[in-house]
Amino acid sequence: MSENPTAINFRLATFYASYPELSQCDILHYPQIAFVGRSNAGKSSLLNALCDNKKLARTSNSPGRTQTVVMFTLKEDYALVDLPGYGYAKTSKTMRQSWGILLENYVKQAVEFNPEKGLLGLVIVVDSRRLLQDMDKQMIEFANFYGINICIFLTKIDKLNQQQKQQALNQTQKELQDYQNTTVLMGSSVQKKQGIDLLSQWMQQNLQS
Ligand SMILES: Nc1nc2c(ncn2[C@@H]2O[C@H](COP(=O)(O)OP(=O)(O)OP(=O)(O)O)[C@@H](O)[C@H]2O)c(=O)[nH]1
Ligand SMILES: [Mg+2]
Repeated sequence: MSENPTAINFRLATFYASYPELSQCDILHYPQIAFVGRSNAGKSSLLNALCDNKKLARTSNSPGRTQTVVMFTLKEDYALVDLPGYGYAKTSKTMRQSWGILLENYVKQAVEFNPEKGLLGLVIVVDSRRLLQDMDKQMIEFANFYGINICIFLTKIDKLNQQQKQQALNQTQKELQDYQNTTVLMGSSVQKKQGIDLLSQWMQQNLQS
């Protein structure tokens, strides 16, 4: 069977640049989707799994690995964005605040630069053993305010048994009822490559909307 000719090939993603601040970023107008979430939730690993390239985004066992806005491009058509994680307790208060401001500014500026076709979705990456934290909920509210489509992605489900997995999905779905706007929920394990097809579909739909 031939592949869909308009399908986005995420394997083509390449590193573009890393920005400690946004003023230098020249591709904020690109159609893009950004990965956000708690530090160590698995954002960079998920991006790598999506693009089938372990060397694309830097990952680490210890939280606080991604500290800048890291942009990857798919030819000159789209950008994928790896953002610093929030809630990393060991970072200094000043660092935490500056990452928070960077995140907020990223969302605001990407929306302003290209309101119709710029930031087309946020993947909020959530560790399935911790579930939605206050900062995730704040992020959802923030994205709701700007009308940005959200995909909640539960990671590390390989660490849960069948019953725990079901509980994690049910509880997250229940909590999401409080929020309006499109929210999608999926479970993933980058180890087992689970849920990656669903993520790819969601990304395609939003980037090509
Ligand atoms: N078992 C398991 N481990 C995972 C999974 N996804 C990520 N990890 C591990 O979790 C750790 C953190 O992954 P990262 O992808 O660096 O997390 P991050 O959210 O980008 O972290 P920061 O950049 O620090 O905010 C690494 O040791 C990964 O190997 C998964 O699905 N299953
Ligand atoms: Mg990271």
